[in-house]
Amino acid sequence: MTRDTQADGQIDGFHLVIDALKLNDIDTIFGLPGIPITDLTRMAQAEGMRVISFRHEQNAGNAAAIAGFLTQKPGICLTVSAPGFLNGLTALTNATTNCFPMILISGSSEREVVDLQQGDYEEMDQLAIAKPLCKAAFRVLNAEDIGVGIARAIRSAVSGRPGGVYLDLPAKLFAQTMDAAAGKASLIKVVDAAPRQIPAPDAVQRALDLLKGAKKPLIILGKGAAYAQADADIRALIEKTGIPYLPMSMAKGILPDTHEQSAAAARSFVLPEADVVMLIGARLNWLLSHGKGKTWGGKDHKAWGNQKYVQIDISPTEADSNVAIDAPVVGDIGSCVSALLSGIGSNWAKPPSDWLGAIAERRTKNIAKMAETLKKNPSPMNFHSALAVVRDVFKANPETIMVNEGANALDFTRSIVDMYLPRKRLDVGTWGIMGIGMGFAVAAAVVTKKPVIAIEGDSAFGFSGMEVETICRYNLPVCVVIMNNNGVYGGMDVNKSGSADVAPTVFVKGARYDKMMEAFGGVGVNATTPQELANAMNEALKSGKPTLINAVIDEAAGTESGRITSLNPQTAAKNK
Ligand code: FYN
Ligand code: ADP
Ligand code: MG
Repeated sequence: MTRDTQADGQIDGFHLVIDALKLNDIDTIFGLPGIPITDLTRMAQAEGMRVISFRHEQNAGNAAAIAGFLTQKPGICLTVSAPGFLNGLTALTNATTNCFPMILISGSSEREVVDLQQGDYEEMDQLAIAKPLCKAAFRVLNAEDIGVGIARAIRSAVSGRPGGVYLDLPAKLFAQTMDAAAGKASLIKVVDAAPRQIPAPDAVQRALDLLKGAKKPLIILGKGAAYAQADADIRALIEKTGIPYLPMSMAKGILPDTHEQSAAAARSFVLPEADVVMLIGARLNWLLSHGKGKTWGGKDHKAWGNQKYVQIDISPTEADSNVAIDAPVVGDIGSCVSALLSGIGSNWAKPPSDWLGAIAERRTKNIAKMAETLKKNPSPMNFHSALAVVRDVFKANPETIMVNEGANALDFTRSIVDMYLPRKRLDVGTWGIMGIGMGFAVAAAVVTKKPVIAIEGDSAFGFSGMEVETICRYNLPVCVVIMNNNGVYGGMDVNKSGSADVAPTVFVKGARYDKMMEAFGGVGVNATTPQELANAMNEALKSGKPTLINAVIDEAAGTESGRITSLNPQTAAKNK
């Protein structure tokens, strides 16, 4: 049934779903057509929505998730029943883990048959499976409830701590019809979907008092701070207090990485040394060694222990999840930072100069050491000589969005390539997930209309590589750079058994990923020198054409697990 039914004053479920989304300013669907949602994708497109079709649901889901992060509106992923739903579920769970707002809408088979387990086409109790893996899950059985279902999904995704929401729409729902006027009246335009949450004045005062007494204060910015889009106030808070700050990876660029108060290049010095740490939209999870130090970075890493904490977070239960939080400030980051700012007068004393001096000394030393390494021009290229090129490209094109995944390709890029603007760096986030690459790249190009450069390990790229066809199909300004070192971590591993198989971490040597892009009409370049890489990247930015650069990297250049070798069970046991 189509909109024609409106001729007899009726509207169907398909159009109620589309109208409900549009009423809430949702204009894009990322998905993969098939039973029972094929017509929904066609009709959504006919009704003026942008429908981006992928080759695998996980990539569509990752696209929806990062669209949510970039826009503060829930990204929509649309999947078919059972297998399609399951393929999308990893992305939904990853979105929830990372606090990205998204809605996975999945078609499902007939309830009567599924619940009696009579073996329906793609039978699965999807709602029950999704529930523990996301923030909220709903099912709509009647056309007149579609408006409420979509409204509840939107509110759940973006209010409070953002996250993933599942919305189950059984096949029968789409064909249901109802009176068109009543249908229209049943839709809800959500008012104030993510209400501001103003922090309590005494909580703000407690935080200010703690910061005031600090001898070695430090601010840590997390991706929650990037999501909040309170960039100017965050910068003002950091500059007015004079407190050094450390950006978590997706918080890079909220202030330019070249800012003189950035302590990024003195990371392992400031973390154990600081006496008062203010977390802004960052959790004390494994990425911050649970607030205890020692659990990453190898044997020589110093334990923490003397820190007092201020934690700004929208979730009231985040505080004390790992170590005691002395001054929790619960509220949205915009409101919290602005409340702190109004408590900071012109007589605020900057941090003691010995603390600032010690950080500056470390930073200068580390940056100089890095500059030495980046200057080298080995053949074949290593990560450093290739990333020196990438660093210069981003410096000259700061509006470009970076997508980054891999092990060494991730860790080296994070510390070598400076970001200059907020929300320009999108990466593997809280889980260290591989496979976000092409989904993130497609969505970033679609929702921001900015050029995207994806720096990918050759292994990481494999998880979503088929989406180069999607990039070509929509003619997106995406340049994929594959750091090709012939394998997971590298290509040097040997099979000790004597059998003909290569070691589990090794791929086909000398693979030409650039030809994948050429297969779909994009530009493929094989780059063996920094100059070739620079030329190809600059040309990609200039032309805006889908491009894949196979950057040939020394297969011995990587280290096992990049910078988190200490998390391998054997290494962890030795370090105990
Ligand atoms: C940083 N550094 C710099 C600079 N920036 N030196 C010179 N110049 C610049 N601009 C230094 C910094 O001080 C550190 O040195 C080092 O470079 C690394 O910095 P980074 O990357 O910020 O810090 P680190 O130690 O790697 O951070 C820990 C971490 C991070 C856990 C937060 O590793 C991380 O986000 N990892 C994600 C890993 C992941 O998810 N992998 C996917 C799975 S891969 P020192 O101060 O001397 O320490 C599966 O195998
Ligand atoms: P990172 O990995 O960069 O350290 P995390 O994902 O661990 O960042 O932390 C993000 C935190 O930000 C979460 O605890 C989340 O509740 C919080 N958060 C997200 N959006 C907001 C917001 N608008 N206001 C306040 N806190 C937020
Ligand atoms: Mg590799």
